[in-house]
Amino acid sequence: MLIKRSSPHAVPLASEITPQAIYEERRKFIAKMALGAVAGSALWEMANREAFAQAPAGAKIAAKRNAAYSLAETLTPVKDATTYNNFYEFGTDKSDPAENAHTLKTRPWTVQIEGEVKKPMTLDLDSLMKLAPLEERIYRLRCVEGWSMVIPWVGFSLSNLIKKVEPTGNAKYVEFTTLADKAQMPGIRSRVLDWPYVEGLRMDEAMHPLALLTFGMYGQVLPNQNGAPVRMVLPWKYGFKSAKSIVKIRFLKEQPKTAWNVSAPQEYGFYSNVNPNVDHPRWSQGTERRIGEDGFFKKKRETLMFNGYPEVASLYAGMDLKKFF
Ligand SMILES: Nc1nc2c(c(=O)[nH]1)N[C@H]1C(S)=C(S)[C@@H](COP(=O)(O)O)O[C@H]1N2
Ligand SMILES: [Mo]
Repeated sequence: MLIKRSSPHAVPLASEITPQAIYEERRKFIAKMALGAVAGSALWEMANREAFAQAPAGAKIAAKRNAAYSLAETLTPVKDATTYNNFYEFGTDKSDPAENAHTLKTRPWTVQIEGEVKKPMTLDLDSLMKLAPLEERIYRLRCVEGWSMVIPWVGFSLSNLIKKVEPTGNAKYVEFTTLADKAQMPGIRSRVLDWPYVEGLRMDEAMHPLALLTFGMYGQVLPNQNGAPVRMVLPWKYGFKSAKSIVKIRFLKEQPKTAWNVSAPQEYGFYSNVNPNVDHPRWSQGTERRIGEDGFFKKKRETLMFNGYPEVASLYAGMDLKKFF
């Protein structure tokens, strides 16, 4: 029997909500400069050199920057991006994944692709990574809890994989299932979510070029706590849609049941597009705190519609986004 419980997503601290305008001069300068720059320009590279240099001690992964899909914002320091994580399979504290995810075995790894496709297949990691050229894309990821990061991800559009397996006319949705192994993941013992962690997209969302099948970040393979060896990154949706450590991708006629929606349907809808006009029942979604920026007293940033990716708006034309939140 499913026991009703309130959603475990953290309520922002009162101190995080303090609208105190204490700007730190250096950050202001960097932000201003980044606005006028192009990701990849000499100035931008200089400002972000430190972040790239501090990449985690993983294997390097070669990828060409896709400037058309890259924000020109200051990168989140690697230390923050790899120590402040949500990955409940390794615990619910932000520091748990970095502490516990070393037990995750990321090779050998296979991803099973099945359901409404003409060519179901099981791919090992190397074959999967060879489906298309790897690109580096600088995306903002906005957590439903009211914080965001800007990260140089490495991967390719999920559409490359979808075309390869040839969906049938019945394929209307894509479901992502992630690893749920008690032996490797201490958080699975807790009933905080119904395991395995499952997420899903409508077919046209999954085909959107922004939807990134991701293998690395900061020029390295993904650290375990960030969803190694393969995850999704969906920059226009709340972070929880970006499933980590994927083992199965299934094409379906019907909308899949997703972990957060099952856990608290009134709080987490199927679409979960970033939308500053639709508040979470327990907090506003109008602003966000950029992780790695100094302190809780810094003025929060405005959250942008679709997280600042207006090119996805046409996917939702005619839909009531308050109803389909
Ligand atoms: N399997 C799995 N994937 C997951 C989660 C999780 O708990 N388990 N958390 C999600 C949430 S809430 C967020 S905000 C992002 C965080 O990704 P990051 O740690 O790389 O920033 O991962 C998402 N993917
Ligand atoms: Mo999140």
